[in-house]
Amino acid sequence: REEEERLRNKIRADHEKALEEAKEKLKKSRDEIQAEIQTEKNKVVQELKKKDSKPLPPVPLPNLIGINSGEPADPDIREKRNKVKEMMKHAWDNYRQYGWGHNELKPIARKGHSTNIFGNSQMGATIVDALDTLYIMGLHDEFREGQEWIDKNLDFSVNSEVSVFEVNIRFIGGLLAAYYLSGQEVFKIKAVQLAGKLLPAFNTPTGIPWAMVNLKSGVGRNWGWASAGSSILAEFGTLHMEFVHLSYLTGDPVYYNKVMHIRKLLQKMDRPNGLYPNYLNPRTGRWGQHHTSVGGLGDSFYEYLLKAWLMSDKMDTEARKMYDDAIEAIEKHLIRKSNGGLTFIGEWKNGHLERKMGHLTCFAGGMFALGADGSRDDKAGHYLQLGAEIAHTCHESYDRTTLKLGPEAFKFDGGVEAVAVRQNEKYYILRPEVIETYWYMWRFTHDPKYRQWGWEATQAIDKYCRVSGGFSGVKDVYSSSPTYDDVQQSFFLAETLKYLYLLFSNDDLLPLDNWVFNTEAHPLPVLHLANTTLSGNPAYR
Ligand code: DMJ
Repeated sequence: REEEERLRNKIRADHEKALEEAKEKLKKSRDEIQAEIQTEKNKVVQELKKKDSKPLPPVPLPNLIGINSGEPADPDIREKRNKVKEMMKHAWDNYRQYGWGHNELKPIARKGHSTNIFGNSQMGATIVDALDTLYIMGLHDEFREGQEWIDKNLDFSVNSEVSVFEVNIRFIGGLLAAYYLSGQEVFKIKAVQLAGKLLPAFNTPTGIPWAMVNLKSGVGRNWGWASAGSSILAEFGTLHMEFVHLSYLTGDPVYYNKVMHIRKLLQKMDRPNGLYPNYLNPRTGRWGQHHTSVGGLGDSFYEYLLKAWLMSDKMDTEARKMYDDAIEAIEKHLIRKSNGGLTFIGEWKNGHLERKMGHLTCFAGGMFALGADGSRDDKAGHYLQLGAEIAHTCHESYDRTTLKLGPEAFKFDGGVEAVAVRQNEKYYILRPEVIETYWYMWRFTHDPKYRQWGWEATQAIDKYCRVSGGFSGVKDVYSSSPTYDDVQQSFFLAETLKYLYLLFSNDDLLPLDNWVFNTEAHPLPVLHLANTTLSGNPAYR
């Protein structure tokens, strides 16, 4: 009974207190009440932020060598390298002045630019994508400015629907590389926060993620244009490197398990002619249209199989086997020689080979060279040769244009060789793939022609894509008076300029025995995982 009485008194007292507070509130003006509500809200947000930025458990850092060297002794090469650095400065300074905080820059309109892959928020894609390039070029003031912006402004609690693939390769890849190069915790923390926001995309009946996810609600969906509601091979198959690093850095196997689940599912599926179709339905787990490509929609899936093996210090032999099998099928069904003797990689569409190669496909020259060592039946020489042939074909696609810049796609049909036929395939949007292949070929052969070809591309970009407000893509590489598309793509700073800079550097800058580049050219260190406790693949146990 005493207890009852005590409770009753407490309820009465609370009630009276609440009434008093309500009376006080009513005496206040509307503005005062609103200000109080705002202060309360801010407190909650600050608390949440604190919770989110908890330091992560320390893990042993991998062997980080070659992050600030590479100065060539030859004065001519040094000059070329400096020219590339100057171009980076021009791209960055203009973005800094006219597009700061926006995803990309419109260098002619001199304002911010964005596309649907980044959602509807200003996430500073160019800043995140450019960080590691700034770092290796020794542009440290610019790097610090970028870091400061990220620290203060990069916020993922936004109601915005983004591409899981693009955010992974550009943001998570960019942040992780910036972390490994500089050791600044903020990049690691942001990468982990962002990764947490991508995880709901994997909540599908099969575990194959949606193409897009809303960062706030976690609701996912696929691109409207994809065959039969499918997810895209090059998108859900290009998460492995970053997700393994996330598990490594956090000690949380959730990321690793997600990508290993995708791999296991793919391994179980039938593959027509041994080829992986580009489309897979995440509800049914069945392939969509049987299109296969080493360019758009397929490309980086193959790249990540090889790089998963390299990144695991060659322990992940399962990935290497999947790569070898896939490449054998690709060679058999998609790679041909044109009448004029150019080796090209076509696309498999509706039961026949389309004799057309995309600019995106040109990255494969570098991939073949990178995968040569360790190839099945000791075919290293063969794959290095194949890499050289693809590099040659892609160089021809540049050389046969007026601007000496490559078109988006080129044909090998009816007397046409390495030339774009359709008007809407004649554009160049500052893409890196051909230069990426020159760089890998240079590293593996030291044949000076690759530096020569890289220099031709540097000059052409500087002459035809440079404007006073930055760099722009061009709409027709066969026209002597091209029109601009007015977009400075973030991958121009992340990839194109980085690969050019590396091409004119010594090999001790980011040596390939220690670093593996993600598909957006963000270098991630090789992991020696024998002592960690990641579950799943025995290679990681
Ligand atoms: C980049 O975002 C990446 O290289 C991706 O793998 C393919 N497309 C662009 C550059 O062309």
